[in-house]
Amino acid sequence: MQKRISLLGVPMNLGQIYKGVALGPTAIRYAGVLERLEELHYHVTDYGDIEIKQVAPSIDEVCRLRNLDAISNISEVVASKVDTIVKSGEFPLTLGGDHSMAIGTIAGISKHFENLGVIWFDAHADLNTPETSPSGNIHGIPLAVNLGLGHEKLNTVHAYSPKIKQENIVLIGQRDLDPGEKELIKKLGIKTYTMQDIDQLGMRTVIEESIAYLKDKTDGIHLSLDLDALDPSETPGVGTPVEGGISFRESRLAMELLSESGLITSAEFVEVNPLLDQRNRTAIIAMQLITVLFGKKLL
Ligand code: 4U7
Ligand code: MN
Ligand code: MN
Ligand code: MN
Repeated sequence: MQKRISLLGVPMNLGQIYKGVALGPTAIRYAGVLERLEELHYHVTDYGDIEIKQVAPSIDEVCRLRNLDAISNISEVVASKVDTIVKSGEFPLTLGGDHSMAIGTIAGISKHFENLGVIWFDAHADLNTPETSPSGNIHGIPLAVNLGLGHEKLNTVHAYSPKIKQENIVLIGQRDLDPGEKELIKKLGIKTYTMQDIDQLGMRTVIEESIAYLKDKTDGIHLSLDLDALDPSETPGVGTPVEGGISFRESRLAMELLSESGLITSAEFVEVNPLLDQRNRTAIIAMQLITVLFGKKLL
């Protein structure tokens, strides 16, 4: 794996209703992520946090999405920054922040790849469209946006669309899918390992199959890890917890196998909300999973 890492915080909190998720990047830094990566002999450049100006909450009159214009503008900034990082040859590691930030991160990354693979590790699929979103919260639609199925103001961030292809996506950990999302997954044939699949197959097989599925047809793989993929008994500091999640041990195994594959070319760890957490547990788990992804071994 790339020995130079760029760390970028995206304290985005406009994609849902809990303000505290803006403190996620700080909480993961306080958990010691930079120091732990340096111990693993990475050269880490911390670009700090992108500025997220707080705006008066708004709901689009036509599509009912919340804070649409603000998120569209911020996504452009995120995309440019991440684009520059990819150009510099460093590994982009972004910390969130709510998952709407993935509109900007993937916009900045994907134009450098012919076929970017995406592993979406999440209790949810984030595949609502403006039409199917039950909440109007943009953190529930970023994967659809990256397929070109979101709102035009989001689809066209960084001046191209779509960002990714449906056959280059793997979903892992789902257990809360809205009716429109289920339909879309089936219609597009998106490779999905729900919690039930993980229980049946085991995490090792799930990751091995995911790698086999993506390996030959992609030229890079982005890992988008929403901490709500894990069970809320272990990562309580998230805005939309769902019972029956992935354990820390299974997640660690997943990171180990992805690390060994050498195929991950960018990653983001999102949805950490320290105001909903207990003693920074969720940020500490995020930090631990990051270190395993970058090669930390137990022995
Ligand atoms: B997250 C939800 F309705 N599907 O669209 C929605 F259940 O980034 C939740 O994965 C989305 O945390 C969760 O609002 C978004 C809801
Ligand atoms: Mn998510
Ligand atoms: Mn989620
Ligand atoms: Mn939900």
